[in-house]
Amino acid sequence: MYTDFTFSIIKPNAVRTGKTGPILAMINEAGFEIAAMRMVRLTKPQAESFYAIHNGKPFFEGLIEFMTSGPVVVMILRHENAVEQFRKLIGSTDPAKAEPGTIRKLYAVSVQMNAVHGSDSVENAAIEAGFFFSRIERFL
Ligand code: IDP
Ligand code: MG
Repeated sequence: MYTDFTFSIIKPNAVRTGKTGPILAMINEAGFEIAAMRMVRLTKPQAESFYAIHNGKPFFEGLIEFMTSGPVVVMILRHENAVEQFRKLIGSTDPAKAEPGTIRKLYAVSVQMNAVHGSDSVENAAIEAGFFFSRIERFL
């Protein structure tokens, strides 16, 4: 089983404001290899199933509206210990708590519009990558 990859999304706020390039540069500079990448506009059902774990929470409806508000960039990223290393690079969910130098510290504008997604486990990385890329083993 391949474990040294994670799945990421550059969220609509960051794409809309021209942060795709700077964020990709940070990802590369941190040593991640972009193994697969696509720009897509999520449909409501896609966003709802991607974030199904948060269904019922007070921020769910707003999150779905935000994630479908414009194009996003979806990626499979390779790195040793990728899930954990990428979560370190993006920083805390709440940008006010994100560490200096992290992607969210630099580019998040709120808890909701926090610029990037990163998988929280190896299992979820495979599930989430599978939402957007078929036969992900081709990229690993
Ligand atoms: P994560 O993206 O750091 O893993 P999760 O708790 O899994 O954070 O939440 C998923 C996404 O939902 C967050 O990245 C953010 O966009 C949004 N979100 C989480 N908590 C809140 C909140 O309290 N208010 C508004 N949006 C939230
Ligand atoms: Mg999460």
